[in-house]
Amino acid sequence: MKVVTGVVGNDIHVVANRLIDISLQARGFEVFNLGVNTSLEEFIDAVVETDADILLISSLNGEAEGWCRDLQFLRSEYDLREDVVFVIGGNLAVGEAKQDDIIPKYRSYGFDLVFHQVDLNTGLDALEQYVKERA
Ligand code: B12
Repeated sequence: MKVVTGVVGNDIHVVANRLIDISLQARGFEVFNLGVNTSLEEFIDAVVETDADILLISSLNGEAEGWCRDLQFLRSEYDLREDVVFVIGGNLAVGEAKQDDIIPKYRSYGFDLVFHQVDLNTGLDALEQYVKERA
């Protein structure tokens, strides 16, 4: 399966991005890594161009919300496949925030899977399970 990944917005934290790339490849995914400082439009463009199955966005500086709340709008604007899985993870708020507040908010923006301060392998296990159950 093809995955587009990268770090959204004005975020330059690159370490997790490298780990995500390596971990996805080790799990057999074909990875298109756009790196840090990537806008939502650039992500969606890459999903269309590569015909990706999954968009996995990472955010560490807590500012993802401002960059990602237009996902539903962009999904309707672009010629995207209906079955693309949208995933976001990392630190999804500035400072302290509860999972119970964060997860519904990002799901309302159009994300299928939301991982706030969740270990990478736990998140990728959940992603593989989700993809398997949908098949
Ligand atoms: C190194 C670092 C920096 C370096 C980055 C260097 C680089 N090029 O990468 C520098 C010094 C440049 C930096 C700058 C800033 N930083 Co900084 N930084 C860190 C630090 C110390 C470590 C980050 C790191 O690399 N960790 C190692 C990786 C492997 O772990 P990780 O990033 O946590 O990722 C794990 C999980 O989050 C998860 N994960 C990540 N993405 C995803 C996605 C999915 C789908 C899943 C399932 C899991 C997942 O997987 C990873 C492995 O388990 C953290 C504090 C900390 N101890 O975490 C702060 C931290 C991330 N930084 C922070 C901040 C605020 C900033 C600045 C805004 C500071 C400032 N005022 O200038 C700037 C941001 C600039 C910008 N435009 O983005 C905050 C974010 C706070 C928040 N979200 O509420 C943190 C948490 C520090 C803090 N406690 O306040 N930073």
